[in-house]
Amino acid sequence: MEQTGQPPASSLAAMRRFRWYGHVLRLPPDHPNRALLDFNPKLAGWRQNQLIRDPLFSPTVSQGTCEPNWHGHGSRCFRVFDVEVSYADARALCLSHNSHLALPKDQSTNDFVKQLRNSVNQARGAWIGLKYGVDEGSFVWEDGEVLGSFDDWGQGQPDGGSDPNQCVRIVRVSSSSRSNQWGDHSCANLYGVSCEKGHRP
Ligand SMILES: [Ca+2]
Repeated sequence: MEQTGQPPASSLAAMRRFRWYGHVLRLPPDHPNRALLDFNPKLAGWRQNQLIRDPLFSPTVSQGTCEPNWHGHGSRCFRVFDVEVSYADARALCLSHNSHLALPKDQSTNDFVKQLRNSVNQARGAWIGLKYGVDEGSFVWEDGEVLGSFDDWGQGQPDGGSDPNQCVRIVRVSSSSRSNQWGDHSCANLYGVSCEKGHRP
């Protein structure tokens, strides 16, 4: 039996949270970075993929229409729910509608989601799919991508430091300093929800 390379100690802690799901070793489905491990025969060791090929996040064709109550922007459909739920429940709500938390990764999509939120209830914050990732030391989108060059942080945000329970919502319009911009807050707080999915098949 060939000896497999030991992963660096720093990644061992992170690996402890990996579990078997079918034939892949991955983080629990509710973990924000959705990482998985697969076996690399060349290196005779385990390799970590940052982005799982989750069909929920796969791109869709640009033709087609959105389902009732969903609003099209580019190749995606969006919906904001005027509810008061935690980030975990927000994720579950989107999933129950065969969608995931909205990923406003660019100015155009962000403007669209904010406008949609304001048309539903501008006085209530709405979660987007962005959460602090301890392993990454950065905010991480629900599809596993680390927050890139585009962001829309309100004044003084983010201010949650490295607290792993910091999630991001679009702040209500009436806020004095960060109106209609992003703010991090405890994931247990209760806000509305913005969800995103592809066009009707
Ligand atoms: Ca904050």
